[in-house]
Amino acid sequence: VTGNLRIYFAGSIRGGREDHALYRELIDYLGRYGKVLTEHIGDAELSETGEKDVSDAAIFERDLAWLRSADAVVAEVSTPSLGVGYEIAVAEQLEKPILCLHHDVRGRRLSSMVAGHPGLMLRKYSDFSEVVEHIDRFFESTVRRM
Ligand code: 6IA
Repeated sequence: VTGNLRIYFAGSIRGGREDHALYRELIDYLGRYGKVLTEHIGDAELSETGEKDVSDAAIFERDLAWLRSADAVVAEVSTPSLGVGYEIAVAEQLEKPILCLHHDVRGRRLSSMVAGHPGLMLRKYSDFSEVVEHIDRFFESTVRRM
């Protein structure tokens, strides 16, 4: 797999920022496969209110353009987020390869709309070495074949 893919990483913003450090690590790791278009999602400075100078409409436009241009979508779904759910649905319509990652430790129940979707690649992990394996397999098999 080449390192020049365009990767859309989705993670909660207004849904809650408690996993931002994990997003940062995932984004760094994804960097070996290509350019992560949404690097700001791992930014510790970006709060649930953050990026005050940018309008919701501008964010929506920019993110959808990135999503359309992406070769692969990786969504961290542990923190429930309307935006992440919406992006998964759009990516599905666009027939992008999608990997959903669920951190399995907090006992938080995932939405049935993700957990029960037979066509969605959903992988659970409990530590970083596991999530890295899921990511490697996704890029080596699924993305490579598309
Ligand atoms: O519903 P959420 O806010 O949790 O949705 C998060 C998802 O929507 C992420 O995967 C992002 O791709 C997208 N998204 C939501 N807000 C933003 C944003 N600025 N910048 C980029 N992508 C976003 C948010 C700043 C805002 C709080 C003013």
